Amino acid sequence: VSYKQKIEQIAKDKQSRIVLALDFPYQRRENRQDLLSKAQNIIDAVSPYICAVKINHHLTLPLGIFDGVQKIITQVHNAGLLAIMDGKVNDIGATNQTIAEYYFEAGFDALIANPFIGWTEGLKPLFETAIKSQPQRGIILLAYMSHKGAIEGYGQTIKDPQTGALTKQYLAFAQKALAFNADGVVVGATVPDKINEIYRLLNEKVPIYSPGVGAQGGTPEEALKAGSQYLIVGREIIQAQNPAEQAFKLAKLKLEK
Ligand code: NUP
Repeated sequence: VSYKQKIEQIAKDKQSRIVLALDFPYQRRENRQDLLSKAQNIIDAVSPYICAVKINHHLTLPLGIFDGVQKIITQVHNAGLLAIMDGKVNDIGATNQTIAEYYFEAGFDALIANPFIGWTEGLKPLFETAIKSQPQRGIILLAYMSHKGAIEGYGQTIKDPQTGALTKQYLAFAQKALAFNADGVVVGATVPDKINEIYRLLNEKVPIYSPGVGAQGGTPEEALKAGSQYLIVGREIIQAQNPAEQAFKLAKLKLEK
């Protein structure tokens, strides 16, 4: 089974399409144990209401992947959830392969990458590493990021190298995600029109993951209505008075659609 199928099944079973972004603000290195405890407590509290946990450099840098982060991944898996590494992999293929091998060895089920690097000697070795891993791992590609400056790169008008036709960079990335059989694309919840354009292009063959809800100004309802299949939510849950209740509320939104 592919990562894409696994997360779909968990989302159905758990009735939640919420991916928790397990991000915490900077803490001094001597407080690393506290950071790990905080992360473990949040997972304990919200695991019934989410389908996956997304980890970013907020935790891999201070905790290390084979020490603290691996403990978190084990906890995530024991709770029946998947673990996504938001590495935004963005280098030459040989380096990407090594990056992926470490993350997959630590137990991550999927890895986020940046399609700006292109296929040959870029994404190809990464996809190959994911597919040949046991169990098979997933690759999720950025298509349009949630921050304002995303327009400068992902929002550019480009000329299709094959047809010569003008198109949008993010539509070209969505097209590539289809062609590469990616396990997902990331499109900001802050740009629901673009979610919808990409949704129509992907036709549910590649699911859309949307970060940017709450703290970044996106609304979960709009993102879901536009076609997001998974909401990536960090601060809106983690900094809530009651993280479990907040995660539950967000999970319920999709069911009411
Ligand atoms: O376009 C993107 N926007 C974004 O916020 C792509 C991402 N991977 N993210 C990440 O999602 C971001 O780095 C953070 O880890 C999470 C959103 O967190 P929050 O705004 O819900 O707290």
